[in-house]
Amino acid sequence: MSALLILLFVQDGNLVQNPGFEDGRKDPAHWDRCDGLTTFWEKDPLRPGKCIRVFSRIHIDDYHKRLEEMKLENPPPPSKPREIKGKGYDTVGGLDGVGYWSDWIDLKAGMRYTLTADVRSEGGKPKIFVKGYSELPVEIDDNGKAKKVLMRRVTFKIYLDCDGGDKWKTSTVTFCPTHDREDVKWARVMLYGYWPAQNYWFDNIRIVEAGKDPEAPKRWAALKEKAEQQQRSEREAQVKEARYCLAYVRKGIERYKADVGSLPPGLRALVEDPGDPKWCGPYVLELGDDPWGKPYQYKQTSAGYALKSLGPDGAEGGGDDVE
Ligand SMILES: [Ca+2]
Repeated sequence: MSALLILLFVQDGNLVQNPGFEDGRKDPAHWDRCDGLTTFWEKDPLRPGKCIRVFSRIHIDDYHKRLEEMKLENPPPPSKPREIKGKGYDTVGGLDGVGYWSDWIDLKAGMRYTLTADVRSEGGKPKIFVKGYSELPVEIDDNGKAKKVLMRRVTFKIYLDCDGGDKWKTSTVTFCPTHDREDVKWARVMLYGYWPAQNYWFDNIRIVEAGKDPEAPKRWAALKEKAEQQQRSEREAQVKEARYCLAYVRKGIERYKADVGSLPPGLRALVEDPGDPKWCGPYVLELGDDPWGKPYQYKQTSAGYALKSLGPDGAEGGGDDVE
């Protein structure tokens, strides 16, 4: 990109790179590759310059086959699509819809943005989605072992209902990606052609800043407080459950002691006969783990016995053990 173009880009304030699909070699720069079956990078016959055409009247099986081919570094040319009869309920337009994605766009917390786009069609009204992403911990399988990694996940979604018809029309929508959560840091635009199964053209995709949302920080604080409160009440319910179980097991221990004449060597002896003729159990029906997935802790002491749960942290002490 030349210095002049960079300057124009900065002044323009558009966060979408290559918004009019004029740059690129084989495919538009900063956008998905076109598959030559449902997505095309073309010269627009109605006005100067290039645009993206999305064609959704392709049989769903042909579309899925093409999706697989497009995972290759050098996809083969598309096969000739089968003929579609009738309205095309069996097409990608009638089922999944065709999505065509932009590159990543950096977002600012608390900022509102305006999306503007030019669209025309053979009558249908396409949509343009903006999906916002947060970096969240995700559990993945690492050679059979669960491992937590940070991945970008969709945490915000909005769409622009575009005007259709045979003339280019501009549609617009303003939104705040961090309306509810502060951590939505990136966005991608998805041009989307679906029903009716036909051609849709897209051009001049713009996302510009539209001023701060002054209410956003207050909403984040309120939602955070709500989440913490929920966590607290969940914790309280778990502690209550642990106390209830401990009382139940204590009763079992007392009954065991009354029958056998001594304390059980371990909690298993409340459930399974240790081979003592005086044993008349089971003294508890089920010996489950505590609400945090750890066994209840039992040991004999000089004063009798101690029974407790290790608490939410699953470790001895820490101020959260439940007795
Ligand atoms: Ca263009």
